[in-house]
Order: sequence, then structure tokens, then C-alpha cells
Amino acid sequence: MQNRERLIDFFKSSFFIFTVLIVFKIIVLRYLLFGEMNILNTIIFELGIILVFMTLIEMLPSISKTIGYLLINIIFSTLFLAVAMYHSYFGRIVTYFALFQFGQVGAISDSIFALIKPVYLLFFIDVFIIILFMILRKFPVRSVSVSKKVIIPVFALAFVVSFLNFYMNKDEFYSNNVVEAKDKGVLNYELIEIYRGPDTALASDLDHISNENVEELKKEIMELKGLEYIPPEERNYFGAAEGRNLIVIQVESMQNFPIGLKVGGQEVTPNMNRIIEKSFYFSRLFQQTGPGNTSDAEFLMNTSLFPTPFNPTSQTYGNKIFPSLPRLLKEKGYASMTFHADEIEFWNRIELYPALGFDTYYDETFFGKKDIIGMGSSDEYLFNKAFEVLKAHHVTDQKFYAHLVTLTTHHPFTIPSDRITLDLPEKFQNTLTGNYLISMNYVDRAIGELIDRLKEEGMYEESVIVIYGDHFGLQQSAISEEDTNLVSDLLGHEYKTIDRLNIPFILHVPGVTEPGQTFDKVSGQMDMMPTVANLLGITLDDQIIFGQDLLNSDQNLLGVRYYLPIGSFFNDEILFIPEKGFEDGTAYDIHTEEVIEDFEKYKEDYDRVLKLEAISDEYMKNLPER
Ligand code: GP9
Ligand code: MN
Repeated sequence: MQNRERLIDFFKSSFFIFTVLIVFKIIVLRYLLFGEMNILNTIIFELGIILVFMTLIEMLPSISKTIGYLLINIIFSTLFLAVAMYHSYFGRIVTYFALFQFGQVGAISDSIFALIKPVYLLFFIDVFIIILFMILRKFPVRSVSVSKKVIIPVFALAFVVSFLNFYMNKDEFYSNNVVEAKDKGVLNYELIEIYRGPDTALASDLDHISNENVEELKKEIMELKGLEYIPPEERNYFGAAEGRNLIVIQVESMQNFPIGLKVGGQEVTPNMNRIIEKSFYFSRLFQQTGPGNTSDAEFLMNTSLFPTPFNPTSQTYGNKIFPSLPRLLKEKGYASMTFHADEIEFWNRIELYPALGFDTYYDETFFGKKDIIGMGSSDEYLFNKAFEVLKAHHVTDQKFYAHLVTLTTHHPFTIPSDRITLDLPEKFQNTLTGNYLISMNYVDRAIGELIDRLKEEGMYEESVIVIYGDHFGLQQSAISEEDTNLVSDLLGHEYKTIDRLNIPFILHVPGVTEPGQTFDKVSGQMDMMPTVANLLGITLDDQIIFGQDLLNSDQNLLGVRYYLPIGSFFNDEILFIPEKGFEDGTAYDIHTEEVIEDFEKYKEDYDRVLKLEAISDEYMKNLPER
């Protein structure tokens, strides 16, 4: 055969066609992830692993070859789509750990559809075309095999290159896994994560951490956070709400910006705005949830520990006994219960709730799939049914702690038209931002009605009412430019990460938090539990916590390691986001959100945060199992 014919045959081979298709798709993927169109980088970082797979398939007997190519194409395409979608929402590269959560995909299918972008079609368009051709029996045009003389050396070379890329890069840990995947190759990074396993050690020298030397450990944590010990009798508001019932409302996707906001002359959250007038309101509190989202917010509220970084805490440690708010309150004679209208298996709450020490949980079974909006029974229904339970405790004089975890305002924020009371200006109609505001207005009304009922039954004065958001609802990278502009207009400045991670925290103690006060000090979700405990007269002196009582401290240092790279933190002045590590990271002024050039002085805070997170991980690992 002539050389020219051989070459033409090669171009017609499935080996060549599918390799080109997959390389093209990974160029698209790298563009979506890193904003680069560099073909050379793709060849250097990604081609090796692709060729290992392709040459192996080419060596198969010809009958299984076509199926092999089709399958590998579909597998790569699905992986690329998953990585692209996950990145657009979570801002990081998904690893195989997240596969553990695939069982939950069905339940959030509405949200997944809302995240799909037309560009993702590029990952699958060829699959459809090939299947069509196969139906028409036009593919493969002529089954052309590539000579073993070519395939074997290509395989050997690709294997050696891929192995070296893996071997040389496997031990260096980057804070930001997007940068890591860019530098080491997306496919290579995935292999490195499999090699590392789920328990990547983020720090060493932690042998002294256990739940037996609480006193010593507490001292170390206080020192790292720069906090002084204050005796209970000198603490502000210590026990100011002692003996009251505790009602904690965790609001799905509630960010801080709708609070106090007026759109078209109408308040978005009129009820919460009224409550805030008689509350301690923390307007600069930041989310610290991990891969477990809502369930991590529940975990943070009840433990003041760091959620685990690679898996939902409820999955990693569902078998543990956490020192927690329900357990502390039990010692004071409280009954504890938690309400959420989703099925109990979601986020492994079936294990999380006993791990947190709740006496009773009320889930989808209790709400009986009534009045469904989105993922479960509506928040109005949740509050009404929960109220009956609370009232039953009240009439028997049983003190209680109720954690009410709402659901209706989950992405994509669709509220049925007959429940909408917010009349939005034209430009918000049919936008995600508009729907988000409508859903915030919806849950605000439901909260207002619950409080009215507590008042009617004489339960209000005996209560501490806490309201906070679980995490953001509007992810900049996952919303359209139009929505980003709409939110920016509402904020009066460009919508940025600091705004997105900012959730409200409202402490309402009738007769005590009046007149209301707004605190704009930097604070985080892990501070909520110690602050509430102080009001209820619980010292936490014998308990390991990583948050702090906000009514008795003036400086803060808060690690955030999800939605942002590991090692990210807030202090009173900046939000810091590392890249490979500290030196190439970026510091943003907490007030102006401008980049700060000279940030070397914050290195100590960075080291402290990593240490605190490592201590929390090690402490949790050593907690007893149930
Ligand atoms: C799941 C619900 C929503 O039960 O709480 O969870 P999210 O998707 O926000 O983590
Ligand atoms: Mn949530």
C-alpha cells in the first residue's frame, strides 16, 4: 500500500476519529474551567492518558472495538460534562468522592436542568450523530484498523509520559484544586485524587488531638484564634434567655442582601425587617458549609465544628457522637427536635440527626407529602405542622429546642403564582433573580405567620427565636450575566464572592434584644451556636468549639474551605483566597472588595486557619462512635 493511502486509512480509523473527538472535548472543557484555548497545553497535559485508553481499545479484537470506542467516548463526555457543571456551581473540580452523592441527583433534578448551558451540547453532539449514523448503518464507513506497529509504540510512549506526569505531581498539594487541575492536567488530577484517597491529610503533628484533653486543646484553639478567656459572670448577656424555648429557623438559600431591601417600593422581607428592629442582627456573617450544603449548615449550627472538606460531614461521620447543642440542652431538661420536609435519606440525615443528639426528627413521612412546592411540603405547611408539635410541648410545660429547616426557597426558586405576594418591576419578571426575591418574600411571610401563632398561644415571650440562611442561592458563575447585573443593581456595587457568602443571622429574644442592634463585625456560621449558648446560660467551657460567642468577642478568624479553595479565610479586614498556596493567593478588602496588593502580614492568619481546620478534622476523627 502506498504511504498516502495508508495515511488516508489512518485518518479514517476509529482510533483517529475518536481520539480527535475526545481531544476536542477536553479543549472545550479546559476552556470552560480555565478560560484557556491552548492546544499545546491540552496535548502536554491530557493527551497521554487519552491515548493510553485509545490504544488499549485499538488492541481489542475488532468486534468489540467499535463498542469500546463508543463507550469510552460516552464515558469521557459524561465525565467532562460533570466536571464542567460542578465547576460552574461549586467553583472546584469534582473528584470521585462526589460520586457517592450521585444517588441524590434525582431529587435535585430541577436545579440540575437549570444549570445546563447550551455549550455543554458540544460534549454530546457527536454521540447523537454517531448513533444516528449507526441506525442508518453508515458507521463505521469501513472498519479500518491501525497497524500494531504503530499502536504498540504509541501506547508505550503515552503510558510512560502519563506515568511520569502522575508520579512527579502526585505529592504536591494545592489549595485551589482548579489551579492544580490546570497545572497537572484534569485527567491526571483525577488519578491523583484516587491515589490520595478520601482522607487527604492536610497537616501532620496532630497526635496530641483527642477528646480526652479538652482543656489543653481549648487553650490551643483560643490562642490560635487570639481570644482571651472571660469567666461566665463577666460575659455580656450570659443567661439572659435562660430557661426559654429555643426555636431556630434555618432558611434555605437565604443570603443577606434581600434583608432590608426594597424593590419597586416594596420590602422583600417585611416580617424579618420588623423582627430585626427588636433583634441582634449580624449583617456580616459568612457561610462555612462544606460539600454537605444544607446539612452542613445544620451541623455547624449544632456543633460549631468545621464540616469535613471532601465529603458531606453527615456521610463521613454519621456514625459519631458529636458534642452538640441538643446534647447540652438535654442536660438542662430540654426536648430537642428537628423538622425538614425532604426525605430523611437525603444528605444521610437518618444518621446525622442521631449523631447530633436530636431526640426526634420530623421528615417527609411526618409531613405526608402534602402541599408540595419543589422538593417537598411547603414552608407554610412545615411551620404549621411543626407548630402543633411545639404547642403540645408548651401545654405540658416541656422545654424544647426546635430546629426548623426550610426547603421551599431552594434553587431554582419557583413559587406557584397563587402564593406570590411580591409585585416585581418588569425587568425582574421571569429572571432567576426575580424568582429568588419572590421566594425570599414567600419564606418571610411564612416566618411572619409562625411568629403570629407563637404570639397567639402565649409562646412568643418564652422563646428565643433564631433565623439564619444556610448558604447562598445565587452563584455568580452559574447565573446569567443579566442576573449578575440585576443583583449588582440591587446591591449598588458589583456582585462579588463576599456578597455571595454573606448570610444573615438574627437573634430575637423578646424583651432582651430590644431595642435591636446591628452588628457588622465579621462572623461565621460556627459562631452561631456559642452565641446562642451564651444567651441560654450554657458556658461551653468544657466543650471543643471552633466558633466564638459574638456578644463577647471583637475579632475573628474564619476558615472557609468549600466553594473557595482550602486555606481561604475571613478576618476582620480581608477575605483571603489562596491559589497554589499563600504567596500566589489574593486578598480582598472586606469592606470595599478591592484587591489588596500587600498581604504578606496575613500569612500568620493563613497558617492559623489551616491549623484550626486540621485540629477540627483530627478531633472529629477521634470522637466516639455510636
Ligand atoms: C435537601 C435540601 C436541599 O434535603 O435540604 O439541600 P441543598 O441542595 O441546599 O444542600
Ligand atoms: Mn440548602
